[in-house]
Amino acid sequence: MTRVFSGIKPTGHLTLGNYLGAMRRWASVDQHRADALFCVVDLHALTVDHDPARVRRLSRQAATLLLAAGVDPRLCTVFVQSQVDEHARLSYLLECVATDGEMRRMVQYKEKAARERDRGGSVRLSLLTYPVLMAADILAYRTDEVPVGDDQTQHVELTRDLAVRFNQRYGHTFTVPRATHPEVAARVMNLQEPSSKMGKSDDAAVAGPGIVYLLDEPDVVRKKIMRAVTDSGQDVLYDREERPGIANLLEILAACTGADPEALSGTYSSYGALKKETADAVVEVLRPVRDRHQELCADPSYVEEVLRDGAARARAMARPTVDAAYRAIGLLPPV
Ligand code: AQP
Repeated sequence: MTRVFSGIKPTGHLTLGNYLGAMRRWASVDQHRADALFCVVDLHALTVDHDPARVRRLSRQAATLLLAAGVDPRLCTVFVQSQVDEHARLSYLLECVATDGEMRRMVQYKEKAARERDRGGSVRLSLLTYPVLMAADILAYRTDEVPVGDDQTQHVELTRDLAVRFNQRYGHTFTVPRATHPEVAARVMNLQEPSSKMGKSDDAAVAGPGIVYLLDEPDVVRKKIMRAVTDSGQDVLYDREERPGIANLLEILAACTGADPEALSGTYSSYGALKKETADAVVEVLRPVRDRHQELCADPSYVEEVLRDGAARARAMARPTVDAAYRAIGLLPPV
């Protein structure tokens, strides 16, 4: 059976981008057709300046929202990365096959490091090595497919390179995975800045009005979408280059309704009508997630139990592969 692995970072409140680009497909498709693991990758949240209590809170919230979005622990494995030691164990071995040049070429590293420096901060070494830990997350489970938004393509490519290199040098140990992307909404853009991805770790005070959070109240969602930046044109055309704001709204609406963004563009005579329908569609798509989240919050022990069970299952799956990698690279067997 195909093995699928994907993760979500507790670096902020989860967004419509996370939902349409990743979580929704995990719940509606991947968990039904594959042996799937979905992980709250909390170690990745420590790569930039962080508040420990907030990371803990956001990790629980992300796990709860995964379940609220329909990820079902009876069909797949849901767990938190730091509760399975194999990720960190394998990451070190992969650091021994990766090069620093490869790490410095990662676009996300360049962008985030520049952001940290602009804020007058220093860049954590873990920000540079983060893609290696992500490779360990994936390779520890002999993953075949990694369903992600297209912002993660470069990191999955690196994972493939590391797997191939390790296998060639030390003997076949890892499955070489591939990234898969949704047909629409592979990259939901910020509503106020449609040239940038809607990212949950963006500074909420600056970027917040352009980000729809999964737990936003319906009237907040409507307000954000009605105020989305467009351009001075009139015609609703699907053109990512020339009309990124309108294209973003069309893609969001298409993802929510199952329509095609190009076909939708012909059906609106004004930007206002498009925004109103998009707002209605987003509110409807998020309603069941918000409702289920509220129910789950009333029973936190259920989520704890899911995570405990998920970690035990994940550990049992990862350990043989990580032990094999230890042996292959020249370390003594575990005692
Ligand atoms: N805007 C988006 N559109 C489509 N897919 C998206 N994803 C994230 N944003 C969008 C996908 O959601 C999954 C989990 O994302 P993540 O937690 O790894 O990253 P993030 O939400 O983008 O969080 P940050 O902290 O803001 O990340 P950076 O700044 O590192 O990108 C992934 O499958 C992702 O593709």
